[in-house]
Amino acid sequence: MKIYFAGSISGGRDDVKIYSEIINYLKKYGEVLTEHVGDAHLSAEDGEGIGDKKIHDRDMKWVLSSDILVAEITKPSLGVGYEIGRAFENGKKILCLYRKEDGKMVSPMIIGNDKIKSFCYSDLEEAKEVIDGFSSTL
Ligand code: 6IA
Repeated sequence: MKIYFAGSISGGRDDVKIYSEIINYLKKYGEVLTEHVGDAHLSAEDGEGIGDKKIHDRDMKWVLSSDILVAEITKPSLGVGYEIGRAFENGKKILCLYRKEDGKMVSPMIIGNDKIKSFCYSDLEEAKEVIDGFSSTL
């Protein structure tokens, strides 16, 4: 199974450690195409030499070739929202994971879509359980 993991890059890298842990767990279920999203040394500036078009086109190719998209959406990110929308319109199964943070909201445009599975989790163990549950429905 090909898995596209989406997490904030330009939107901020505060949650990169969590992305990395989720990616490691997802490997139990298949090939994660976007392991770099969990790389603590990767920052948005790293893309400057590559070019925005190249990044967009390569990532979209991966979204379209994936079987499922898993997104950690606690940290708001335009790119992650775009990827979720494109995956959704192309019929991909989508799992969104988020944590409750004081004074912050998760967009209803994602968690309000009842065809997208969205779950609030409090720690990695709970996130793993959600992933196991989601995988058993595939
Ligand atoms: O708007 P954001 O940058 O936060 O969007 C994050 C999402 O867009 C992630 O899920 C990625 O799949 C994708 N994305 C954004 N920037 C990059 C990127 N930058 N490389 C790959 N995917 C990206 C350059 C990094 C460099 C090592 C080539």
